[in-house]
Amino acid sequence: MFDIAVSLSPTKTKFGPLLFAGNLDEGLKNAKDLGYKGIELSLLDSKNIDQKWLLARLEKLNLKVFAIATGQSYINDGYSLFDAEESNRLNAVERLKGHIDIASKLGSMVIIGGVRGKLTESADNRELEKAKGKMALRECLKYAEERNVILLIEPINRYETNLINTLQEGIELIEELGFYNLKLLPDTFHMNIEEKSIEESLIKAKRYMKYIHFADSNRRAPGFGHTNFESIISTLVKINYKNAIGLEVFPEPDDYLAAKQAIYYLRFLDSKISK
Ligand code: LER
Ligand code: MN
Repeated sequence: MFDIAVSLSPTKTKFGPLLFAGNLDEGLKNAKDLGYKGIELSLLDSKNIDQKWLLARLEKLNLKVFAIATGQSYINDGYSLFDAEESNRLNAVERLKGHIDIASKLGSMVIIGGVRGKLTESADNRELEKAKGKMALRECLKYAEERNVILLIEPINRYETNLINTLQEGIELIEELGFYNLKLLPDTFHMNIEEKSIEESLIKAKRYMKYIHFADSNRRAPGFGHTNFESIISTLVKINYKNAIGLEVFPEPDDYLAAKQAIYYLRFLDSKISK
């Protein structure tokens, strides 16, 4: 069985697919009770989290933070790595460095998802914006490399960004930048929109994947939509995927029931597949 994590946030946020947002302690307790190995922690600004408290809670509950999610800086404050405005790029880099510092203490990876932002629609400045964004990303990669932290590029569907929608585009960026600590985070919700075949794309991405987000076709917990998770899990087994699965789902019908549905359904599929 894979290690399974659930995405939590200490604060309420406009980003919907998080559970127990605004009540981290309740999220941690429920994650433990339901049998999760750990969590993904979605943070706005690392300065605001009481690290001592967090480390003590994680130790007491024996939970791991597999990854730090960083998109709130873009959604709440408009800071992004590929923003046309220099100040927004600098603020995004500063926030990410704070996340990397916490990640190095927790042994977590840091996600470059929504925080990369998007390019402005006019064709003229695109190449320049791309180059500046890559410079900002390189600065984060170097900072992370010095602290032994892996950054994860997450392909995101076209309705949210015009920068890296498919796994193949993520792989091309990884190859181009050439940092050993830049890896890939596929998300089944985005893949359902962008990939020709979820299974084929996962097979091709095998070498690069260090983490994966699971959400059903409607972004609810697996089993509440029409994505074929039996086939996806079989593919992960086939490619010998050994890393964690992070549940990033809407709190529907509520936080607890979504968390419960997700892990129970994945366990059921796993036992079916291993028979
Ligand atoms: C974050 O993990 C994600 O999937 C994106 O939708 C964020 O914009
Ligand atoms: Mn995701």
